[in-house]
Amino acid sequence: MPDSSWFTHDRFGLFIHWGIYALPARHEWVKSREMISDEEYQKYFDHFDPDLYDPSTWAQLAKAAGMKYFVVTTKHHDGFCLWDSALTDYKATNTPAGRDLLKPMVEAFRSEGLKVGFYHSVIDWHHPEFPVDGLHPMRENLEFREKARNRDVRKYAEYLHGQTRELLTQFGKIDIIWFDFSYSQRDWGWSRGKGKEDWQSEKLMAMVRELQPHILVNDRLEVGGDFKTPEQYQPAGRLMVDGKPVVWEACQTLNGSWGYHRDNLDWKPVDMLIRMLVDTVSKDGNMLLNVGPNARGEFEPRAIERLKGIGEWMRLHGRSIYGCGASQFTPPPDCRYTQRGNRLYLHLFAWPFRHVHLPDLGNRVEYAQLLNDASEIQMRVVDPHQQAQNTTMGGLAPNTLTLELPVQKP
Ligand code: FUL
Repeated sequence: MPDSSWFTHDRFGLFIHWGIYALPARHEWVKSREMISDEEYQKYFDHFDPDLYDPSTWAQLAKAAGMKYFVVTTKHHDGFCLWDSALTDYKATNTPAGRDLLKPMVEAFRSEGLKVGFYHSVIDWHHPEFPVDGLHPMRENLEFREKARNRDVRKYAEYLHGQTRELLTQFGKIDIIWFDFSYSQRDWGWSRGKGKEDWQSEKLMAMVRELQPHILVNDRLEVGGDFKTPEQYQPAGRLMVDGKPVVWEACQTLNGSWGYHRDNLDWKPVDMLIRMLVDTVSKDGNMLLNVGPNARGEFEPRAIERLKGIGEWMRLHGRSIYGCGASQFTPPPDCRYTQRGNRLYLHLFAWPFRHVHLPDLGNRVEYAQLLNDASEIQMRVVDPHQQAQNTTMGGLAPNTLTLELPVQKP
């Protein structure tokens, strides 16, 4: 098993979904959702010209947000490749962009000190040997389906393995590979795929392990992996498999779409995103937060504003995130604990005007302070005898620690 200690320490990463679907700007699944043929979709390839692309700006924004690694879509389900793959013509090099867009991104993030992750889609709606299943853009075109009957998925698997080999041999040390997705239930229509048999997941996994033994692999090949990937939801607690806690990473969008989505107004506010991060770490997980850059190669203002807001919070409170995980103690309602060694961080999701009572912590806490300004928080433990006689203290369990918070939320 590769060492995942850097990953569970770092806790916070940037997901980037970037491809020619940024041009239609209405979700990265647009080709399948709107059942667009290759011929119609070609206009996005022909007009992909990210003239403002400057990955060092992206890397700086991620770093300032407190993110420690990034994962980018080398190829999404539409099959378009960001790098100069020798195995296809369907790549950035042949668009008006005219160059490999992945290499400079990897270099820019590395030079800001972030670790590098590659998302790679197992699904490929462009490849001539990829099965036309119930999610394929051409699923309702009977003529197309008829012609596609003799597709040889083994040839597609060869392509998938070959491209993975390129990604893991041409870009130096890669820290994460994030496959998406092989589940056989991906096809709930009329032609259920065979999932891992089709992609030869075991062989693929063995090759990945051989090429980059330290790399962390996600769980979407159906053959295990190093971490679980709950998508767009916060698990109820620590994720367990067979009664044992496992490494996990929640991937989350800013607005419900992974690819750039111009008209989506469903943006999560900064405070919600911070709560999601805290909630994740309090359950021993990582959060991979997504930005979908636009087709000129920029993060849009709504995304930048959110990254900056998170960054301001992280500057002051990052200590309660990095190296932290779940606590053995149970927090009061509307609160979360994150813990690193004997440091316990209390996160208040609502301001309690002005006492907060912490069960089980009486006499266990040496000193308490706010993180943002290091000011002392006064505290007291109520004597259970006194408590019994004093009705104003009623309802507190023995061994409760009471903190005196500032009147106003800092
Ligand atoms: C899903 C994909 O289908 C989405 O488009 C996105 O990439 C998400 C992270 O994984 O399964």
